[in-house]
Amino acid sequence: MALRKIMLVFFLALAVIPWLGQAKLAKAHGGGYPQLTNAEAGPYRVSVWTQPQPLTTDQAHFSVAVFTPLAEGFNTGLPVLDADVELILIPRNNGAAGLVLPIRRTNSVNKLYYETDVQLPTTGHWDVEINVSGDAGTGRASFSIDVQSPPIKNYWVLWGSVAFVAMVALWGARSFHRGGDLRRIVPALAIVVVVTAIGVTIITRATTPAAQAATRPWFWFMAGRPDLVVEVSASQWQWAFTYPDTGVTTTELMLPAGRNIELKLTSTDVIHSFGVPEFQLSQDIVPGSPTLVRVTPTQTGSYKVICEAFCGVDYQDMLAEINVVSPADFENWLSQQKQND
Ligand SMILES: [Cu+2]
Repeated sequence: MALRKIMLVFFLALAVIPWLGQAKLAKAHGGGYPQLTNAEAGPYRVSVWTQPQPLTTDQAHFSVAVFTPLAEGFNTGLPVLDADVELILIPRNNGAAGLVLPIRRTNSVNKLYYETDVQLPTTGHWDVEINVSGDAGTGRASFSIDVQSPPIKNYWVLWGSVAFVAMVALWGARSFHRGGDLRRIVPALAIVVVVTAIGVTIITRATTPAAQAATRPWFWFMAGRPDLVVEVSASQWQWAFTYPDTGVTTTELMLPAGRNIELKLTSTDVIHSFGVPEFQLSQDIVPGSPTLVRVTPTQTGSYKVICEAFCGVDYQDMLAEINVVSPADFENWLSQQKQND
């Protein structure tokens, strides 16, 4: 009987986990599928990204970047951060109502974007207009989107969990009618649900340094103890790499081949994204929220770090060299760097 109660509590806890995971996934920000890149909008230039791809009736996120036309001495325009931006959505199929939404920069995680989430009521083609007005005047850019029904896989975990909880509740109610002791079941259930919810919340939303430190042993438990830790610091518009064991800081990332390497990614200002196409690695870096990633480079050679987030005017120049060398060469290089300091 005790075993059945424990099983009940365990499965109920399992049902809570995907639900919390779902809540985390819903929080989109910046970037996504490019709809417009440097498109003319009167006196402005706009770039627009949407997320996810394809857009669905339950999830549509719009990110708009507004620039001035090409600025002297820069490869792009300068960000326009004080404009009024309006999103107008017109469905092509008959009968459905259009939407007009102001987009604010304060909605944005990265403060350079104007962003909003939209609930689109119908599937099909929609025409999208972006109206920008500000000190330089008003401008308009447009494109079209194809909206689909949400894929069923987004829901099965959720509905599966709901069905499971319902089943467990029915089973619990039946065993209570047969004389199960509710005074023992309910506190046990409550404790497990609360502990699970707290644990999952910490693991999935570790955003403060203290929470990051608390989840680090868990991360190491899952990924193994690293052979080498490198601190990667992103700032507008450069990368810095620190080897904490020696205090060496460089502008190129030197890595030993075949080693389990932990990269601790931090940002000093806005959101950046650590991208190494050859490593199939792309990780957003949110200020104040260090993020750990693991790499084990297997091939020696030269690669490039790029910033995959629009993090300001020079984001495309935010590059760094990666050199993967043999462990012996790496040790030599590191001691050389230490002597140079
Ligand atoms: Cu960046």
